[in-house]
Amino acid sequence: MNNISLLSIPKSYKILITGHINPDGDALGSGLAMKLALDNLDYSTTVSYDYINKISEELRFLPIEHVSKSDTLGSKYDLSIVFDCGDPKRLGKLEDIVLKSETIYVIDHHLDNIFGTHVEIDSNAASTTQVLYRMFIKENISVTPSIATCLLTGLITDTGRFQYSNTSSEVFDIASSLLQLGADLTLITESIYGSVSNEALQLQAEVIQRLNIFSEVGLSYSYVLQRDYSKYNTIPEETDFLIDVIRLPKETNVAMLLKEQEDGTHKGSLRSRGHIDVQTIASLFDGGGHKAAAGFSTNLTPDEILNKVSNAIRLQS
Ligand SMILES: [Mn+2]
Repeated sequence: MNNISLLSIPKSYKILITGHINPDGDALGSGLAMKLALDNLDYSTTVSYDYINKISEELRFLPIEHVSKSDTLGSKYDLSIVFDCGDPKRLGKLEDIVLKSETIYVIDHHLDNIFGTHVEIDSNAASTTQVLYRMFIKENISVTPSIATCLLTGLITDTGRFQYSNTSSEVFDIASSLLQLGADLTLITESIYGSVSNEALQLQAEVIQRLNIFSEVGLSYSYVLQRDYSKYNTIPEETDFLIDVIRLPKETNVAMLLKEQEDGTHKGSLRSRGHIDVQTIASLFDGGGHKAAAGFSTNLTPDEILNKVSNAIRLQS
């Protein structure tokens, strides 16, 4: 596979920029940073993602006015640039249109890449925005304050505010450079971590009440039901922060939060603070992620999921 040179993209190209379904701070931050950078260089780009309902509330401070609805896209793009996504299936509705592009650039930090005509992947990078920042610097592409804010967003969210074990000294070097370039740290942290709706907080109280500690395997577990969303007038996208409280019990090393979906299936989020590799566990359900944070979707029942996860932890212990 070939390396990527951004400045050698022909100016005539119609470019689609995207990332994984229901984009997080990293997928959205890298895609929007790329759009702003390429638009400054007079390229014609479209950014779009597949997401349910709307972009997560806490990420709406990003320049999301540049995100086009997936049903307004053209029929074909010369080049698709994909961020934070190793498997075209994770593009959701955009899978077909991306795969129609003759040239596909994948810029990522996941281990499990299976597509792209050109790739720039570093599985040791904490975030995709870290990989993208290096590319901008290497090619001397100007990083404006809004681009810096987009890039820093991915770095902050994917390191759990510089707390996860992927927080290397380079992460701090890049964060420092991005601040010098004008990134708005307060805007990012206040929007993402400084505020949730009172109702989402009440839902958190209920999810904590349901907390189950499986001490034999060191697993902390809770769940969100469909009816919780109506009871607390909350949308699923507003509950992403819940996993951070589920992982707190110090008696445990692995945390799992299951969210019941509309069709009765479940989405699982996994976190690890020790040697247990939760990406391997998520892969048992065809999910993915990183050693310390991963996710999956499944139609197994919660009991079946708990069994499978507990066994997988035992195997790694
Ligand atoms: Mn990421």
